[in-house]
Amino acid sequence: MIKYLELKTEYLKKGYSIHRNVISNSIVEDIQKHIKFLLECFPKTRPESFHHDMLVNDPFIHHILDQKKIKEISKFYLGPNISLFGAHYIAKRPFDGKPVGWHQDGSYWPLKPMNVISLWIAGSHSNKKNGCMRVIPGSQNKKLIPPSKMEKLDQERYVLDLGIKKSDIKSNTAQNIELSPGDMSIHNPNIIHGSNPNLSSHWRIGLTLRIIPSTTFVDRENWKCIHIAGKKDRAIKNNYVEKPIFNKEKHMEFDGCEKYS
Ligand SMILES: O=C(O)CCC(=O)C(=O)O
Repeated sequence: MIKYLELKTEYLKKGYSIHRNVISNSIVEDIQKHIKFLLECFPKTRPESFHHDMLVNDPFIHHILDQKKIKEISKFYLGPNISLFGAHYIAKRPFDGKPVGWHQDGSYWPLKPMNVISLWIAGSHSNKKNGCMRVIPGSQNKKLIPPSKMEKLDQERYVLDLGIKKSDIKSNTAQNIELSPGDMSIHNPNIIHGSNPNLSSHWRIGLTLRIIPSTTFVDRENWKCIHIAGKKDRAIKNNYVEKPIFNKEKHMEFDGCEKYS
């Protein structure tokens, strides 16, 4: 817990923190297997774009959220009552993975209030060569730049269709978030971040999990959340999915899938 306190203090100061060895090697291997599985299920979707709707009812994602350290760390940052409001794999193929333009997550999110943390779990090495996430430390103290003030990006070339204009940021202060498989970074919804393309011969796999306390309302019709721990707040009308039932015709088999029968 002392380690968590140090890292949370760093998060409050810089807008991000890095937690090492959060998930086991076997879950890392299953994340890599999951990307292959999703590519087979959705051959027309690029692996940077396995979005929430494809993941929210997947037992493997529920299994990751049930990992002791993921729950412990999320509760340490947000308190005992927590849910997931967004899941997204941003996996970049060797030599082909797309960049993510500079942005602040909160500019896009319908959250009231904007009380949320992003967990970024490394399913592979993630480093300067293969297009790791980059952040501008301290920029979490800036106001959110609305999408109308951002520039349009070509979605054939970039993961997101908008990016903060170069003139609005000091990109020379950016830090590379270099992670080993199983490590996790946490970032603030206001921090300016993005990533370069993957020009290396290795995959770069990241799973983002957006965690909210149960007092944060997701103001988007029929949006589905996953309850993780503690109590739901009756006054906050978020929708929660049921615990999924593992079906080998539909889901990837993983170590622990029997808990979803
Ligand atoms: O994975 C990346 O390259 C960017 C991640 C990102 O934009 C996010 O997690 O909000």
